[in-house]
Amino acid sequence: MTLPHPALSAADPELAALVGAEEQLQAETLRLIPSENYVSAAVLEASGTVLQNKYSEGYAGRRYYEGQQVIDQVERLAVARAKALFGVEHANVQPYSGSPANLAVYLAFAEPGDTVMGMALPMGGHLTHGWGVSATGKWFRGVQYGVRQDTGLIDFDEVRELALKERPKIIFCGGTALPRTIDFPAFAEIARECGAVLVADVAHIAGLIAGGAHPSPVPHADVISTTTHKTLRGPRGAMLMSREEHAKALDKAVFPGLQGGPHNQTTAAIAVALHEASQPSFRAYAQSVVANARALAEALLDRGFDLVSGGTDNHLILMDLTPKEVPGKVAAKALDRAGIVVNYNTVPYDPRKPFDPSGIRIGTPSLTSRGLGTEHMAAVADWIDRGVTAAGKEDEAALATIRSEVAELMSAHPAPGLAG
Ligand code: DSN
Repeated sequence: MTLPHPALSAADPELAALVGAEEQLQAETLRLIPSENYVSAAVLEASGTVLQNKYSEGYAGRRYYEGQQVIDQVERLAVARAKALFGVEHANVQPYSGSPANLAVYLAFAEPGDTVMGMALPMGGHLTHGWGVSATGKWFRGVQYGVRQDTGLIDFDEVRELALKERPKIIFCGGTALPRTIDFPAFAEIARECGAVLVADVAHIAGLIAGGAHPSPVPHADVISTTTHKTLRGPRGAMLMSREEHAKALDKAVFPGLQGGPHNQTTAAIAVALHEASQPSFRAYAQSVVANARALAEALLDRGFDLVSGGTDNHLILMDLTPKEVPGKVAAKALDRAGIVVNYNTVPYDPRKPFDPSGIRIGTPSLTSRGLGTEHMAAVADWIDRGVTAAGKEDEAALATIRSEVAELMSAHPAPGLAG
């Protein structure tokens, strides 16, 4: 199902055709990238409005441009909804995305050259948590913790020892490939002991937190950083949240420290997504995301897959394909041909290179948005199993068969935002 785009089709048929093709791809495929989702039609509409046309440097009531009678109300609404949903004293909804949001945290609490601590990228952390190739690892002295090789879990004794030795100004918890519950109280205790600011980067799990399917970092973390487009199911954007004591420092860091005018159309769409996330149906969604991931993990274990940490507590599963003798990238590309969209990913202690790693990362936010439930997870695991086997044998016919089976199931579960 694709949407009508009459003005775009008339003005730029070439681009309109590309948008239509992407809509079709998103409708037909089984999207398992854990950081992706489908926004509602309302979020999609809000992000394509005339709010696009307005410059609003500053904050509501304190702008550098006139004509903010409406925009101020939009931003105040988004801020109020974020505060109510997450139970925080302060929210800034202006960061353009997760990386700028995290960079603003550095600007607020550290000086170039200071020591910062986060989870190493190949262990499941994020580039902006002080990893070497990121500006955050070049401009700050990044020290990195990981997970234990035998359990795939964080060893808090090791984290504490490292933190007390290195005395970082900022400690990040959270990441991009963490299948287990983040122990915010344990991180907060360590941060307190070494005098660091604790930042909970909950980009992946913000929707689960909002829906009560993952513990909240409130009141443990000093700062909460999140994107708005993953499990939270909003537009591509980000938010920073904190207690009132850090409000000024964070606001100043976002603007004028790092950014110019906020993207008002995105702010509006964030407000809509936050409203949706406060509804009982979103609570049910968040619980289903986790139930589906657990069922999928079980079904994959039954089929002999090796899952980092042995399973999942959240929306995400990290698979080490070494025992299947198929590299992650080969598997990911074959699954893509089979209509199953995943990303290849390093696994902890990966002997292979990041661009050709041992694993794939999958998750259930998108398929849950399409109404798939635990009863479908055996079929999903079967397709992954057959797809990985076919990848190893370069069996294109098997991949084509899976693709048509996937398309049939997905056509019975229309994509939110695209259906209608
Ligand atoms: N790109 C995001 C993800 O896929 O997890 C992290 O920034």
